[in-house]
Amino acid sequence: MKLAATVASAALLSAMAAAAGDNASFTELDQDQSGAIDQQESQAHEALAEKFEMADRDGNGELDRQEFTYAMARIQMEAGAEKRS
Ligand SMILES: [Ca+2]
Ligand SMILES: [Ca+2]
Repeated sequence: MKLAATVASAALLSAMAAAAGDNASFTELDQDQSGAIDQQESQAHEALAEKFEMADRDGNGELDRQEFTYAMARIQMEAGAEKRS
């Protein structure tokens, strides 16, 4: 039963990611492997590039993993909200 629940939630997560049209990962976008996504690297992901300044919460000009995760959650939430309206 536990295994079935794990598989179901993994499927749900990938369905959500697919619904948002977003399979980009932090490591894919961090082209120079610096451990952060700068504004130029963010251009590879249109929705992220649009939100770059909002996403860069500490204002250091790049997105660390935490900022990236937060930004992607925001993007997916907004994508879901648009579909419902
Ligand atoms: Ca980088
Ligand atoms: Ca930052």
